[in-house]
Amino acid sequence: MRTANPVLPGCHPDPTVCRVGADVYLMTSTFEHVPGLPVYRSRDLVSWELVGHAVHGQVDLSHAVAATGGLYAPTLRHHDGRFVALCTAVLPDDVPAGTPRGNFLVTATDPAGPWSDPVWLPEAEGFDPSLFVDDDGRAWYVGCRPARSPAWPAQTEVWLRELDLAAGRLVGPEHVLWHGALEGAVWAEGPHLYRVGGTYYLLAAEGGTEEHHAQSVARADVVTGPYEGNRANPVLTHRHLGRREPVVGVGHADLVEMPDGSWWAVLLGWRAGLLGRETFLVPVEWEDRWPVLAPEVGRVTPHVDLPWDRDPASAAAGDVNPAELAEPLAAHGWTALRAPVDTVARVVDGTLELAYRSRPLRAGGTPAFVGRRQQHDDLDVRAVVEPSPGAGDLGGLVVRLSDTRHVVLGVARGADGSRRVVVVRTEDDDEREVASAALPAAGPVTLELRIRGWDLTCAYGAGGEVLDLVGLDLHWLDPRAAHAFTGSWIGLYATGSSGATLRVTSFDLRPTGSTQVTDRPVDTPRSER
Ligand code: 6LW
Repeated sequence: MRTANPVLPGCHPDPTVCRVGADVYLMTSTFEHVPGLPVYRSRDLVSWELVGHAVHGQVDLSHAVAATGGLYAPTLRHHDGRFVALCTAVLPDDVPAGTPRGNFLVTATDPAGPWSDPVWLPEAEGFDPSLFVDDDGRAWYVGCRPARSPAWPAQTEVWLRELDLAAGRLVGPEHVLWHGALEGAVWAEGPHLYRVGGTYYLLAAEGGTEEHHAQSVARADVVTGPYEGNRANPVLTHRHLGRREPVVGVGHADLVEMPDGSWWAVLLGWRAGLLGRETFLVPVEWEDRWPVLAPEVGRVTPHVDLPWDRDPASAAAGDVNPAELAEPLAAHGWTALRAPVDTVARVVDGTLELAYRSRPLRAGGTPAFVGRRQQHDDLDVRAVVEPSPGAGDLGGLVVRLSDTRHVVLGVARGADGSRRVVVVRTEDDDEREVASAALPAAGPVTLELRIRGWDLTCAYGAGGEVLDLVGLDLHWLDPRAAHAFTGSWIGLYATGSSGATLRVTSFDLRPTGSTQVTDRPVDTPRSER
């Protein structure tokens, strides 16, 4: 079977996989979006079905003020009949004292949930936590943190300590395993440990998650080290291919062995466009007791050939019915910001109800916003809304990258009761109305976003035909230019203080064609952060 890469399009960074019998489970980072840490299931590594989320509200993200904060790079493993997900809750420095933060784990016997309350690991400093359970049953926590005695700026260290899973705490001495393969390597991170044929393998990324990203591997005879780097390091990178390369920043890999004995790596990469970091797949073979990622080609390819047929039982990636306005919203791919989606919106008889909140999107926190990842460069989004009667309210569709970068196509009501359709563009401190048209004082309004790569057309209709309102260039929503860890979300948004409710009677999101998005901004990579 041949499949397109990425296998999980749209914002799906830091993928982690584990296999239980025939089923492979994959989880990715979600930052400020809740529910967080989606669990996808597949039998063929191609068709990924959303089965649940590990974080639904039991981790308080209300303080994760910054967009791109929140839930970072998880690891998903299965041990002793339980799924264990480890993650870092990245909160700003000024959260109230005592707010749980940092590294935690949650567990579930069924990946669809329920997932446990978090077990916080206060002694686990740093980020990108991973779990390795050895054949003798001993569990090891591996993570990374700024180097204690850095030999160069942005040097991190991968460290290991035994994890008492029953007690939920780290025990025994710690061991520093790795600083990256290259002299001067920044951000050795995303570590995962494996035992294959009696040897311990450490996979870790380095170079930062943007265009200098790279994947390296080291091995040891004893889990605590010393780890010897592969002379072939980095074993996978596109850092040397330049900006015209269609997929940049590849790294942050995790390995899975399939029932037929074949090995695969999932990893993140960036394509040009709005979607952010996505999950790609490469084959892995073993030579001289080292893993070779993407043998022969040495790169992430636009297609991958797999030695089996598609599993008919699983849903296709990106095929989740995007038009679904149904409960539970989370199970249909909808998320809210920093709070459970069912505290923000609900669906009654096929109509989504979103109570206007005075908090605007740009203020962070939890505005009246529900959305879903943008998974296609080209798509048409059409919603029929019955807007609020309240003066000063604005509600409708939004394309959101972050708190401070988004564009709203909505219905606004003035103090005199008149209605207008407006387009409001927000780029950092610059928020302005870029188009508007008068609407009849009552009745449903159709709102339409047509996205073609970097181009957006906003259109509307009020009873009659749908009319184009304005076209916009979306380069300012480029996740890489904005140094966002997330990608674009398409959502519904309602702001205002009337206390009314935006009713969305239909929402239809349809991928169309395929624009080849190629141009990229020329900017300073985040790895210089
Ligand atoms: C993740 C880390 C990274 O924790 O991005 O730059 C972070 N590298 O591995 C968030 O995805």
